[in-house]
Parts: sequence; structure tokens; C-alpha cells
Amino acid sequence: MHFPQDFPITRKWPPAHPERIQLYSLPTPNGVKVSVALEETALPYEAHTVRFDSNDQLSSEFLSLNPNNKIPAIIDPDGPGGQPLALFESGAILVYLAEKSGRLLPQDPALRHQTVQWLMFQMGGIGPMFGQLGFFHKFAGKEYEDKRPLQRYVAESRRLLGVLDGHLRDKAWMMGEEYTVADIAIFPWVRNLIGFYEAGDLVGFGDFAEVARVLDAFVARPAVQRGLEVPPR
Ligand SMILES: N[C@@H](CCC(=O)N[C@@H](CS)C(=O)NCC(=O)O)C(=O)O
Repeated sequence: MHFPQDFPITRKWPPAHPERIQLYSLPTPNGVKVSVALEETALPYEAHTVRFDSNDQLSSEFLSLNPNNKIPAIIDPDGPGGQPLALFESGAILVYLAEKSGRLLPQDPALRHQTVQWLMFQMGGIGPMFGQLGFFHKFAGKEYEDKRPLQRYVAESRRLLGVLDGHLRDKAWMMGEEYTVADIAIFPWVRNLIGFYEAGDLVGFGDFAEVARVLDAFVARPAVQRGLEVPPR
């Protein structure tokens, strides 16, 4: 494959800098994981806005890169072996960027696996559960008379916050002193839960002081501040 001519997505979002990593995203909790990681690693990239209000994620050009119609997705024109690499799924992209840059994943093999473990904890637990809570609390699901789905996702989100809180008790970050892709995956979702979803009181966020402490440290990082605004809406 040759970049950009063999990638149909570039017809809708032409690259101005085809030598850079191309990011197709929006500043949602999954989207900002990748823009934050790109800012943290200082890998050169170009961001393209995938607008949900015009269903850009359902366009044939976007589907050619991610048949699952979800942001974020990337193309690295200089992937393994110098060949272009297209990737979707934020967890896979985070691991790729960490390996490419040599940052955000511990060198020690055991610590590396444990970092991936917490990354999977976010991908399989925090993301889907907080996302469902958002649907039943703030979006279309809040009109449903039956409150049992909302109660289920509130209880599950509280349980997950408790797991995080216990783990963080004696640590600066998820992996101790080292800031990793696990933090970049988890904290945009915690921020979104109490911010955009307005679910702080609902989940009793005041009970999770360790999570709140690390969230503040995460949001204070200059690279996070920049990544949270990418791409512009
Ligand atoms: N597991 C996926 C989830 C991605 C995802 O859910 N993205 C949402 C935004 S946060 C999206 O693109 N939604 C558009 C749609 O469903 O049409 C990942 O982590 O990349």
C-alpha cells in the first residue's frame, strides 16, 4: 500500500503533511486518548475532525479505514518496515504509539504486561460501563421509565471506581511512579463521567479521593491540556 493514494479516507480528509501520522478523531474520551498520547510522545501528527453531526463516521471513506464506524483511527505513513500502517481501536493505537516512541510503556516485561492489563481494564470495563451510564443518565435512555438499567450501570461504575481507588492508594499513577498508557486510557473517562456526563453525585464521586487526586494530576499535564482540544470541534 502506498500512502496517501491507496487510502480512500484521504479523499475526504486530504493530508497537508503526508509524512506525519494522520489522526481521524473528535475530542471524546476515546478520541483524546490518542491525541494525548501523541502530544506526550511528541510524534509529529496531523489531526482531522470526524464530525458526528454530519455522520462522517458512516461515510464510505471513513469506513474504508474503520469498518466499525468509530473514532479514533490513525494511519502512520511510516509504520513497521517503513510501510504505511492503518489502525483503529484506541487501546491498540496507544500500544502502537508507545512502542514506536519507546515511551509510556515500562521497559520491564512484567510491568509492561501489567500496564496492558490496566489498559484492558479500561477498554473492557470503564469505557463500556461509564458509556452506558452516560446513555441512561444524560442521553436518550434517561426518558426510559424502567430505571433498572441506569441503576445497574451506576452500581457497576461505582464498583469500578472503587477498584481504581484501592489500587491508587499508594501510587502517583496506575503503574506507580511511571506515567503510562494505562493513565491515558483511564483518566479521560473519569473526567468525562463527572464532567460531560454530570454523574459525579450519582456515583458518589466524593468517596473516591485517590481517583480524584490522580485525575487532577492528569489534567494538569501540559500535553493532556493540549490533547484534550484535538482535533478542534
Ligand atoms: N472501542 C473503541 C470505541 C470507540 C468509540 O466508541 N468511539 C465513539 C466516540 S467516543 C464513536 O466513534 N462513536 C460514533 C458512533 O458510534 O457512531 C475504541 O476504544 O476505539
